[in-house]
Amino acid sequence: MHEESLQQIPRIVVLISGSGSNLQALIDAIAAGTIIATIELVISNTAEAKGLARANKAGIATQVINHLEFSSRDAFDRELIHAIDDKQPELVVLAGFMRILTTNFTQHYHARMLNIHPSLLPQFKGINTHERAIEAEVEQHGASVHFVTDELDGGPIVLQAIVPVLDLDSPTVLATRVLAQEHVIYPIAIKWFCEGRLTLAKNTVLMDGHPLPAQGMPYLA
Ligand code: NHR
Ligand code: GAR
Repeated sequence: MHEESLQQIPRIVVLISGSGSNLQALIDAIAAGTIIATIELVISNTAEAKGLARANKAGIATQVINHLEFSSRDAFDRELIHAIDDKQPELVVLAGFMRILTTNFTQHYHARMLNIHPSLLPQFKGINTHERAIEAEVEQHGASVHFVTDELDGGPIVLQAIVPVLDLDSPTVLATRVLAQEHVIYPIAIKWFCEGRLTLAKNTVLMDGHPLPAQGMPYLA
């Protein structure tokens, strides 16, 4: 028998804070058979997240861990780790998760946690990226999938989608154009990870064992 056929189906835990459209793209890719994996748990830091209903509808377990109920970031993150590790996931996926994570947390999931950030990193780290891209009058904007490290939005880049900024763009209109591309590239990167093709060695992303360029795999929308 091939070694691969003995391998476990990768388990994923997804962290959300909001609408969960990237979670939905992952649910859909798994349902379609494009990605072979199971989502063991969806965790939100707020009960208001619309993404919780998406998980429920797909029959996926959900848990709310409200950061407001913890006295420190460290206490919140320790509770997150407890809930995540209970599922023994191969991969942790941040999908619109809005809480900055402690060093303790990022080290614990080193090389097995991905994020999608709505900018062409290293430009526009942090929040309100679409507003800042328009304000800066850049011609190109987009989204980046990266491994999560302690450096906020500074972890090694896996894949980027480039979208044009148009003359009459508002942050909302631009965000919608970027989000559509997020739904394309995030499942691709997650698929690579689940197939064992995507790894992190030191601070370099390897694809099939070969280093990727600093901006990851370019993807032109
Ligand atoms: N944590 C670490 N250590 N490293 C990263 O790369 C992380 C991270 C946590 C989240 C997602 C990130 C994004 O894609 C992410 C990457 C939240 C903030 C933020 O400022 C910034 C970046 C990201 C997520 N959060 C505020 C906080 O005090 C709260 C903001 C709010 O609630 O609106 O945690 O953009
Ligand atoms: C996405 O654009 C994602 O890149 C961004 O929030 C949106 C979440 O949408 N993430 C961050 O800003 C993380 N700080 P979703 O909840 O519909 O997937």
